[in-house]
Amino acid sequence: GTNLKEVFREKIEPMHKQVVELREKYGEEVLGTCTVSQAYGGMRSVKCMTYETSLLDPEEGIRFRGYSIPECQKLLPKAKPDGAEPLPESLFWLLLTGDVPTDAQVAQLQEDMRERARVPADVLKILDSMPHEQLHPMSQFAAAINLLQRESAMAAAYANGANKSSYWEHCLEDALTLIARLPEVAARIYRNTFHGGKHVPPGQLGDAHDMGKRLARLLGFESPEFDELMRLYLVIHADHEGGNVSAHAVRLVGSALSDPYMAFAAGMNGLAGPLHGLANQEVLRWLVQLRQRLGDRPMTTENLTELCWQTLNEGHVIPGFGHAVLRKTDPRYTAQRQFALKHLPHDDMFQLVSKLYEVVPQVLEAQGKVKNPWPNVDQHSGVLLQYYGLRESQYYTVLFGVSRSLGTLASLVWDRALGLPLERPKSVTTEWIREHFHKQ
Ligand code: FCX
Repeated sequence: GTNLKEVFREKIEPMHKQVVELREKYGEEVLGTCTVSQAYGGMRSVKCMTYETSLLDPEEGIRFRGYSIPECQKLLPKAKPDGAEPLPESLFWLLLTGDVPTDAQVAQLQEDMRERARVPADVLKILDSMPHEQLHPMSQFAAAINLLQRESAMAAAYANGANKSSYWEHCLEDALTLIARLPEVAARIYRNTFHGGKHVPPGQLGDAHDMGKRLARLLGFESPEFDELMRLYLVIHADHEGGNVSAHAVRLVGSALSDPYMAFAAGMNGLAGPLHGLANQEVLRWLVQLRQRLGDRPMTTENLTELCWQTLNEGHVIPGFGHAVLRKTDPRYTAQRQFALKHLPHDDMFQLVSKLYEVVPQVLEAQGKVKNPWPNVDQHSGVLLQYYGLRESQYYTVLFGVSRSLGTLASLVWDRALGLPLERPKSVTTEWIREHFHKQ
């Protein structure tokens, strides 16, 4: 079939059965342990949750439902007639169902999303009246998601006493509506904050637009290359397994049966942290500062090494490098590098990013603290955006957020389909640790 909801419905029972069987067979096996250091250390590497839509290998990077980014670029449907990057809707289909969709399936999903896409006029009005100068675009974005919440099918169904077995249907309904509306929300914030509130009327877009192109055009960009960049961007930032701050926040808040709007807004507040999604904004700021500090001097290894040390000695991290789980170059970085090599090989800022790829890992190795000296997704994204004229780096994390809806909401639908319970891990005090281990 080509109806996502019906295709998904068929997936639930076999998956549920599998989980029941696995729990019967291995329910008492130890999945992971947690040392005192791990409890103090951000629970790094503690295996204590399941998450179906993607899995991160420390060496190889992310796989969406088992497919690497290059495999997704090859297998997922593209824009007609000559798109080279996967359609974001096709990734959502893959994440939710586990199947690579057909062109017909993606076409129907796009049609469904187009019908849901218009943001209610009064919500736009509130967005327009926000203090754009003072309110960070991510604060506007999270607020907008909470404003859309009043239409939550999940919240309404719960209030009307819906049966638990139907929660997933309402969550999927909310996920589709929210994802469909995020491009207009995100663009509204961009045009309000940086273009004096001059908007591109969505009515003028025609109806042949996929999520990437729709976002590009609403932001005010016209080039087909930028459409492709948006498709790539929305695909690669979508999901990064379950323990990262944004995905875990969505899961955690959703586990209280807060509806998908509430849960996703929580995730976006987490994405807005500089160690997580805000790193893309920090990277561009840092690159611009680096260029200023370099002045007339040439972009040599020696000069850049000196400036990287300056950043470290000022007590800052080098944004866009390192990762809590990854131990090699992030394939999301590589995908963007390939895009740059294809479309903007001679851009100055790309040249700088390329050169830093040689320099920074050596500096971080020499400093001897980081577990991973290699670049992550955020190191590259800003340079591509600024090349096409999207230079307002405070806005970049909003784009990351639009993309993250695809993975975290697909996963949230599964949480409800599998009936996962309220999350409630146990904490202890330092006093408890001292007493407990002293007695042993
Ligand atoms: N520059 C300088 N120091 C760094 C560093 C970097 N890029 N990355 C890690 N370190 C430091 C840590 O700050 C820590 O120092 P401390 O012992 O004095 O506290 C030490 O190295 C060990 O950290 P490590 O175990 O390697 O890394 P964590 O798992 O604690 O943290 C992040 C991972 C991503 C938070 C860290 O590498 C970082 O701050 N990077 C820069 C910010 C960034 O790019 N974030 C985006 C990550 C990601 F892609 C995303 O979520 O979007």
